[in-house]
Amino acid sequence: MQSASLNEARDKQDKQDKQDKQDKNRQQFDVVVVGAGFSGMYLLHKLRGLGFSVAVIEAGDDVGGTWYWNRYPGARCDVPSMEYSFSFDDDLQQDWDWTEVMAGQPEILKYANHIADRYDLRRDVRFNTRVNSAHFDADEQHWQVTTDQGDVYQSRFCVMATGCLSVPNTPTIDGHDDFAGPIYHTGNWPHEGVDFSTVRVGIIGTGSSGIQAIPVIAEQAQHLTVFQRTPNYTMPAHNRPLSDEFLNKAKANYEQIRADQRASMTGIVSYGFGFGGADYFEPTESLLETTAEQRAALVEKKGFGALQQFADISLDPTANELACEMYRDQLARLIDDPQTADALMPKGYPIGCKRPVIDTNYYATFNRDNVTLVDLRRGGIEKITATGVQTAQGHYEFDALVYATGFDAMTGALERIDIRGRNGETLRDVWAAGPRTYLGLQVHGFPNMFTVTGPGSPSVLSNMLVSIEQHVDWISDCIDHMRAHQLQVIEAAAAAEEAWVAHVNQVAENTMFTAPSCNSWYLGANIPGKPRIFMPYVGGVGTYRDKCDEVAAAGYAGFELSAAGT
Ligand code: NA7
Repeated sequence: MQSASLNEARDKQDKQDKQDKQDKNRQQFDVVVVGAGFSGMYLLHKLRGLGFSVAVIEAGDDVGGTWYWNRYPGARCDVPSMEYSFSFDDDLQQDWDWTEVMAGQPEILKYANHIADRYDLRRDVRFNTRVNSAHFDADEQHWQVTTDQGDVYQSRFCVMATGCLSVPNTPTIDGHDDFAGPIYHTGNWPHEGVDFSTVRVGIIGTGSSGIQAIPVIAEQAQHLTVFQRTPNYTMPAHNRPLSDEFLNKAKANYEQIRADQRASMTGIVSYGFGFGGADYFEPTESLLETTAEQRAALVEKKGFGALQQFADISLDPTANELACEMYRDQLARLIDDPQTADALMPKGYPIGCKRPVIDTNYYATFNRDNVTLVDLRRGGIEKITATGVQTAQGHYEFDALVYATGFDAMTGALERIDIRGRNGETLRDVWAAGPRTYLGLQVHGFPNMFTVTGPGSPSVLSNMLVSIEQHVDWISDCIDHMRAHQLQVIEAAAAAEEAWVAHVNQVAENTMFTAPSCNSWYLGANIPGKPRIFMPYVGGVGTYRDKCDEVAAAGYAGFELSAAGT
């Protein structure tokens, strides 16, 4: 009895200590932002400029988000660097000089650091801190955010700037813990880098990350074994340094380029890369109108570049299949060993249904003596052993293992936080059958919480920097509008959310993205048990921006707004 009451007293004391610590660490802000990638940084800058108090919470020890974590060899952006950059400050875009057509990870991270320095952002970022929970207190009408450092933040608004590709996916494979050597994931690469020069490497995965890393690792390692489950369509990046002349011309035209990006389908206009000297890259021709001889001649002359000029590849399944055949014809020319060539050939799903990949020397890598391709369609992985991977085709030995197996995309980071809305329901439960949002900006039942580039917005189908700017501007304007009108709570109405979800699904229907043969992370198909839902909005960046602007101009139509004390 005595020890029971002692325990009770101790528990009570522990609870009190915890409460005291939380009270001591409780901090109040207008807005809490989760994540200090490009979204979180611009939010901080913008909201601070409007006079709001803002705290940003970031798991890493510095800014950069996806570009902070993805430091694998060969990591590079697939959007032209002049366009994958912020436009909100003309001095910034005039001062910054990109060195390559498509920037590598180190240069993008340098840019992120420049943003943090230039706008003195770090002083409001709590680094090395992970958000555990975010609960909406319906009585107080504020968010309470707790972290793994024991802090408690209270804020009127909570903005999830948690990124779309920020939770690495490591598949559950038997024997993972038995492997005797080091294990790496492309999405969480050691900051000090990895020297593979004296070892044999095995890599699982041939998506963008694998395709970028494989040529670089192959050059360094003693031997590289590539485990490929699905061959991908990948186009040569033709990356090269940017000339001063190009930089100056693009900078002189920046105002127009930015306006055109915002009105475009993807937020990318590929300035300077148009056909016949045109400013913008705009495919206009029809592949369906070509003859077999013409297609063969085009491949002969232009290689993979033969596919670029045709607009109907992304619209018409027959044109798409013709393009796939041209693609395979070109691939066969590049690979010395016919069996390897056959293994590398994507078949049975359309070009463009998965995120397009661009590469540097990917196919040439498979002609190297120190590279082995294991086509898992001929016999899958059975287990990982102490010395390698056992497949149904045999055992492959190596000293270091790299997972290039992607991410729990778009919803992963949000569902890992214990987010609870007005009635205590968790976001995880509300999204059990797939994400539901109004405009990709808010979720019904979760007032005053916004998501940047969330599911239901163009997001990962677009140039992320363009979409981030649009969302941050919209969210900041909304919060500013609420302050100006003494409003405290904004929440997506159930009916508006319902209609938007239906619209998002409807525009994705009958596109190559949702073809039954397509298994992409856009659909959640890479994560066992994840509902198969096409998550981003395929209607285009320009159309989507207009819709968001219309909603705001109509007094935030589809949102319910209420004043203090109501
Ligand atoms: P992706 O594109 O999701 O690619 C992951 C790769 O890993 C892909 O080839 C997968 O094959 C493969 N994978 C995943 N699980 C397994 C298992 N269990 N066994 C074998 N192979 C597996 O991720 P990335 O990091 O490359 O790129 C993500 C995005 O980052 C990219 O689209 C750009 O937007 C930037 P699968 O195709 O599923 O058969």
